[in-house]
Amino acid sequence: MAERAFMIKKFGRWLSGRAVRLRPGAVYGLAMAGSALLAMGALLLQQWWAADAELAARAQWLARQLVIQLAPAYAVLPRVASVAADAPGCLLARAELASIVQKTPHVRYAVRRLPDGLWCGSDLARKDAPLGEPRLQWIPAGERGPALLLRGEAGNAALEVDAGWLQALLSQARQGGVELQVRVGREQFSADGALSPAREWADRADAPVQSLAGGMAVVARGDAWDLVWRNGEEHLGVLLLALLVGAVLASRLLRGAGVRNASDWEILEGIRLQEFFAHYQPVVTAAGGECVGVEVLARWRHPVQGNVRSDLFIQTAIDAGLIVPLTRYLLRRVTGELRQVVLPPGFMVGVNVASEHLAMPGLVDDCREMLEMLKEKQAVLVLEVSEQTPLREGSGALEVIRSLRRLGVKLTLDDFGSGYADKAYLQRWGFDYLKVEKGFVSALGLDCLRGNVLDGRLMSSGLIGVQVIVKGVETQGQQSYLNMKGFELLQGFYFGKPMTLNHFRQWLYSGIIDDRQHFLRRSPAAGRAAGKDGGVS
Ligand code: G
Ligand code: G
Ligand code: MN
Repeated sequence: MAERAFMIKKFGRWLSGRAVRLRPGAVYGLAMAGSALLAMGALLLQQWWAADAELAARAQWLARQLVIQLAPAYAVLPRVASVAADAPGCLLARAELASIVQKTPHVRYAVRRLPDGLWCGSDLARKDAPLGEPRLQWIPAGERGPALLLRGEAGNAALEVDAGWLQALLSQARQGGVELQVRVGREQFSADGALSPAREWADRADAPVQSLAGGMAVVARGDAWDLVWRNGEEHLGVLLLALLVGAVLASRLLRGAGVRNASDWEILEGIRLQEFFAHYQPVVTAAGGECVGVEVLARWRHPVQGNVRSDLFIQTAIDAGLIVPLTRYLLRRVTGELRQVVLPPGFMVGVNVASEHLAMPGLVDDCREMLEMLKEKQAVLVLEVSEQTPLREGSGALEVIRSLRRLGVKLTLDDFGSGYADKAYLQRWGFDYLKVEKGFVSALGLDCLRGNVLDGRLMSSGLIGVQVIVKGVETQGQQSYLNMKGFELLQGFYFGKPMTLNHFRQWLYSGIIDDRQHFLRRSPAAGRAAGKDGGVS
């Protein structure tokens, strides 16, 4: 028993493992097949409905035929009942009855009961008088063939109506998987001329024959599926078209969900399965190496591929339109993580956001939780937007920035120098910080044109009240040089690589991380400052 439970559990784990690991191709395939099946199902249902409607329509058609064909016989019935009696020979009466039979379609025998109880028939050769009740009755196929018996109100007149024509009509309707029967009382008459007890069929369509006395109805039984199949053959083209439309629709839907290819799908799954996490890289003062902030950098630990390079998946996420959910997820995760850390007052938490995200009013709500958490710690949220994807006029970003600013959010222009941002651009959007791209620092020693140009632009940025952060600082020489040049905030491997929260916390509180030690050993100025900022931890 326990063993079986264990097996079931094991199977469940195996199955859920499979489901999680399903390749995007399989998901595509399943989605396609699913929508194709759905389309086919819908079509079949529609066809089945159509088949059902056709059954009813055929039954109604036959009911109308019955009314038309039987109308003369019904009309003549009162005349039969009032044929003058000339007993005992009833010669005259017979002649009149015979004439009625002759003139009325389908009628083959007429009988009249005389007032004295005797009866008179239209056919001298017949010795039967089918009088009495009920008003309408089947006569089984004898030597004369099947017939319908119509009786007058007082039971003193009867007409025998040949049912050959009805049999022909029923045979005609029989094709195409449809079978009709005509029900009178407890008996049903079918195309082969046989009578069967009524209700033997589970009636599909039941069309009462109106305007005839006696309660006659047409019952239709059809194999609707047989009809569907017949129609299906005719509509095979339509079916294929529906499949095609279903497939196109499925791929559209998948695109709508932001899934365009395998890696897009994996990013969505990565968010769902919480495979993304944050690394924190310190931002320090140039003068003392004091940590005044961090930049949050997204990392992805893929279950199969291991750590994915962020410059790859960030671009994929941006292209797939998934950067917003990814950033939203990171904001939530980082909020939870930083909540546990004591931060120095005025500490800046830099988060990279895509420019499209800045144009979405929802960004304000996305930041709210983190803002509340940082407010308690007197820390500041700084959003970094890359210069490579410039903010566009009229995109609504200005309104969003304005609302964020009211909540105390600061703005950094990231990768400055890689695009064409100028003073006007900086002022229009009201950036608080400029983060200089790594190339600027690597070009420092070379005294190349690029370094100089950037130098000039950076100097003027000081004039408009924008603070500069230089990133990519890897050596003590670079640090000294930048400090001498008047740059105040630095970021780079020399101070600290992007690291997990635990490492960052240790780095911040006790400086026991290698990079920090290295930094303290190599820079006496920083060492002094670090002594000073001991109060930070
Ligand atoms: O630290 P790393 O080499 O992984 O960073 C590569 C680039 O990816 C950086 O330029 C950084 O701006 C960008 N980046 C890292 N995390 C995020 C993120 O969460 N959102 C956005 N939009 N960009 C990010
Ligand atoms: O969003 P931003 O481009 O500012 O992200 C910083 C990026 O630069 C990250 O990819 C980070 O790993 C990288 N980085 C940080 N410090 C250094 C450094 O000193 N040298 C180099 N080459 N890359 C760095
Ligand atoms: Mn950045």
